[in-house]
Amino acid sequence: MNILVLSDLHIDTHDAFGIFKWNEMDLIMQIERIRELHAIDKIIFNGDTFELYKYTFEEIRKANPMLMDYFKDKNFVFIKGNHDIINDFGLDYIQICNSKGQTIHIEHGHNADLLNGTKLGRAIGRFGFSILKKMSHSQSLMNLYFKLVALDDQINHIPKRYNSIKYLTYALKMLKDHDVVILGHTHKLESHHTYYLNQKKRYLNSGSCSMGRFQAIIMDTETLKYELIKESKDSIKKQFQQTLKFKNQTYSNQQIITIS
Ligand SMILES: [Mn+2]
Repeated sequence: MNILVLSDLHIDTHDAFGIFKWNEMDLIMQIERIRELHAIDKIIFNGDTFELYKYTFEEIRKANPMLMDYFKDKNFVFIKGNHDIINDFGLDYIQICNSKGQTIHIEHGHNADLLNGTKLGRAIGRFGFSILKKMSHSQSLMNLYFKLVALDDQINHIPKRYNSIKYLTYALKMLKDHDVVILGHTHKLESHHTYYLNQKKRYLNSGSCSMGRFQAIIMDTETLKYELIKESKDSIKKQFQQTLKFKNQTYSNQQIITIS
């Protein structure tokens, strides 16, 4: 079975305060392109799919009717993250076992985090966002907020020692019982290998599909071979244009054949 794991979309209402930055249809087309290209059987949304710190589920649902309809797909699995822990159709984690008895454990990963792993921590986070939301009419404050979001993202590109070690330690504990552990939450797409009792173990992080970018993991659950996908907003646009150009070319060729 081929799985696609993506996380941390933080789907919002497309207001100035959100970090999703995807057009609904573009995201659907992008997921479908990857699904077809890699013969994906199951798509796993590994937490923080919805931004429920800042918005209600009803507000998000109304602002994204096509996506919400698309999410009804029977081959989609939703895992809860700290930002969508109240999402009622989400699971805490999933485990996949292949024919050789090897197991893949997938969870969002906020339990490794002191602030987001506790109810109190999440309440503090929600409170902070509610204050920020009240101030969202101020353009300068919003500019500052997005500067901070971008800065945090840049920091994530450089190995963030403390963060990496914290999640790696958390994953290593679980790797005693599993062959693969996939987390999200850090917005940092990465992969690490190690050996435990002569068994190869893998810790992967599914990165983030917020800010209009596309990061994901593809894994064959039988061979445990995987691929990390990392596409920027611009490269996705280029891909779409090329597909469109190719389709137009095919169409004009067909026309010539018809005429002759
Ligand atoms: Mn998270």
